[in-house]
Amino acid sequence: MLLTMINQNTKSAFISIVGKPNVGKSSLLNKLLGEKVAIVTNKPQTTRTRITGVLTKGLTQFVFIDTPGFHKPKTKLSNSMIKAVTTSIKDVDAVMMLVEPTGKLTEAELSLIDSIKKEGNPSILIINKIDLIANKEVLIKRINDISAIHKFDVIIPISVLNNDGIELVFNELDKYAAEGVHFFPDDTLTDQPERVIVSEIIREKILLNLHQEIPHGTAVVIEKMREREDKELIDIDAMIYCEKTSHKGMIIGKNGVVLKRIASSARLEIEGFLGVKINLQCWIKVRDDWRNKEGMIRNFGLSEK
Ligand SMILES: Nc1nc2c(ncn2[C@@H]2O[C@H](COP(=O)(O)OP(=O)(O)OP(=O)(O)O)[C@@H](O)[C@H]2O)c(=O)[nH]1
Ligand SMILES: [Mg+2]
Repeated sequence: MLLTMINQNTKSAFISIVGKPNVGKSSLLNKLLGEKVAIVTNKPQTTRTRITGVLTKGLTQFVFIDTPGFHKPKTKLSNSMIKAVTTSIKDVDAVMMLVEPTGKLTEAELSLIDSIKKEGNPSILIINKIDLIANKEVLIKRINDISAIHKFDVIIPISVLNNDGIELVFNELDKYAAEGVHFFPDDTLTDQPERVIVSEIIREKILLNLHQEIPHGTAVVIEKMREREDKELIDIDAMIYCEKTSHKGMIIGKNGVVLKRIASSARLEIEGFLGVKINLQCWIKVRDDWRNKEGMIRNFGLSEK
């Protein structure tokens, strides 16, 4: 039996997921994996670094690379986010670009299409959020408009929300798998260390509980994560960095109510993820304009090598 396994040919496919902010890239990654490895919010620029998700289906291993939304950079952090996207369209077996079903393509999207064209890798256009359109003609127009700019190898309309079209995506991705060894152990889910996932869950709750500019200027660092010796419990200390003293006040909220809401929803999700009870303590520090300071960006693990 073991011998047969060894004789069988394994395949792998590296697929990057790119597109403007908020189109549903991380939602699609999570859907393809069947597990949440990337945080999802209704705010643009949620994802800040490249996130690898691995799915082994039979003999084929898919390695997905979720990327930050492609936008016009305004800070040094944005520069590094953009670099994460441009690197990810190179050396992959296929690029999946996500777009909204309606609206004008942004300058950033046009430049992304241009880079995909130049790189010459197989390209898949995914039109996500088709649950938002009532009229099919809108979709046909979208397909025609984008096809006039670049001949994607295939165009697949989907709705991650309604689980619509996901099988079509898998069928298509199968075509790009090349014979070769698996790069990760077959039970790998992501390259994200546990601590990073924990900090991202907290950042997701900050983004979901606050509005406007404040959440974009926050970073979360796990300073301690230690199992108790006498009981099944993990103590976690998280430091939330923000850019202004006034932002610190807003994150804490009146009588600490906002921070309490953030911490308790994060705790529930982290407990589900780690499968054990946790004691979560969140602290807040102000770091002026950290998104423009290389050193801080590097310290937070957000710089693109
Ligand atoms: N209506 C609808 N909403 C969706 C769909 N897929 C994702 N969303 C929502 O779109 C928003 C953005 O989703 P994300 O997955 O965070 O988008 P993203 O492209 O990763 O965003 P960035 O990381 O900021 O670039 C969230 O509120 C999702 O729930 C869909 O098929 N239909
Ligand atoms: Mg994302």
